Amino acid sequence: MATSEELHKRRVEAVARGVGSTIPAYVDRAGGGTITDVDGREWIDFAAGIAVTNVGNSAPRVVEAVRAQVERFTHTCFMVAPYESYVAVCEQLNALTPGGFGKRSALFNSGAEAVENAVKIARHATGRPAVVVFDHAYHGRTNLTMALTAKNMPYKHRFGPFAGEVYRVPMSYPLRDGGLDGATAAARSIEMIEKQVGAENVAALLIEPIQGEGGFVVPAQGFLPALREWATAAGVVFVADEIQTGFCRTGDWFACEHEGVEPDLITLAKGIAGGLPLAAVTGRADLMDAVHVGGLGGTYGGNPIACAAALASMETMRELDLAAAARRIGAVMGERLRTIAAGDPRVAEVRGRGAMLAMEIVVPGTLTPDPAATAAISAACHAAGLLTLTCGTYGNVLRFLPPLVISDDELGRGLDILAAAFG
Ligand code: PLZ
Repeated sequence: MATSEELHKRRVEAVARGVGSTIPAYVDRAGGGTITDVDGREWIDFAAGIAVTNVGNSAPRVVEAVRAQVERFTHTCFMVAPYESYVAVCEQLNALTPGGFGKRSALFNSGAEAVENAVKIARHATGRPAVVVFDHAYHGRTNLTMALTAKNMPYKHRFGPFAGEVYRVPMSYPLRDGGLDGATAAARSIEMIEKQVGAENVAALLIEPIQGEGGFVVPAQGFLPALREWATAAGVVFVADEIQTGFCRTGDWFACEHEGVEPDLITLAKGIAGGLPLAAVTGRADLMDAVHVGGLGGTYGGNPIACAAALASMETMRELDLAAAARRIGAVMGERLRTIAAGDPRVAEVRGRGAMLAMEIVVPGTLTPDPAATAAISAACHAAGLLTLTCGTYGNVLRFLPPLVISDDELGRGLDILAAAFG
């Protein structure tokens, strides 16, 4: 087998430079809480392919379901010749997502595509143009979703012009907004919407219940419910982007459940299908069904192999109670992170929920972000065999997203490496 070094040489000559990778090692196989590279080196996985392999890589049920489906048929296009698994995935999403009202779902390929479709549906259903998003938001890399995403570098830089009718308002970010309570932070955002956009022009308010790429920002309690209440009164479609938070990651099936928020529409992807590309918009039947027949779709959306994987993944989450596993991981990991933080003034905050935890790194004694220290700690983890990711508007957040099937031993070894990386 080629070595990582050899593969890297080929990659540089073959793959566009704009596509980056976190580690220079090339994967041979992965499962449980580890990834093994082609040189035989094992990495503890605190990334899960960016919150995708919640059920683990090559989870047994997923492998079996995919194998069986590949043998039956690989693609007919649901818009041409439909099949049961697409319907079954929609039924499950309608039942699993928060909200005791009638729902419908539509399936797509990527998170960005789901977000684009949620905006299309909200605009169509309301007849209004504007979309409200938040500081530090991340919703994708396509043209509309670049406009919805906050951070310029690397996502938007020199890729404009962007889609119009997108308005950005402040997020609740307790560490950096002086600890505003949720209701006050929401009132600040709502006033800006009403004064600068006009509620009657707003089709959708789009928010990640816990921000992902933006820095694992957990809004103050009450922020999401206050926005939900305002959206209802204003006839605005409340869209929760649960692409990173969904499917047991935060200790519930969906992060909105934590405060009892029932979104009108939810965008889903990542953890839905154990690593196969699938995404969805799930929400109120009246909104979803407002769109004319043929108005939603795409060649591959709800591909039968991805649907088979999704059904197997959701079954695995139920069978292994991965929401409880996420809470357990969060308890163990949270304690270790807080111990590290107590002894290191560079850690301004440990935050997150369930198995979606982060540390924000600053210049000691200030709130000045320290992306260089963050990168150095991350590099030390990588050198010692722990795959961690960074995020945040200021590039100063270390984030941890292990597969929810990681063993206690793997989790402990990963946390030992992390503690050592802090020195
Ligand atoms: N909404 C909340 O987290 C994807 C991006 C990785 P796609 N986040 C990982 C990168 O650098 O491209 C994401 C998300 C939230 C939407 C998306 C977009 O999902 O499947 O990457 O399109």
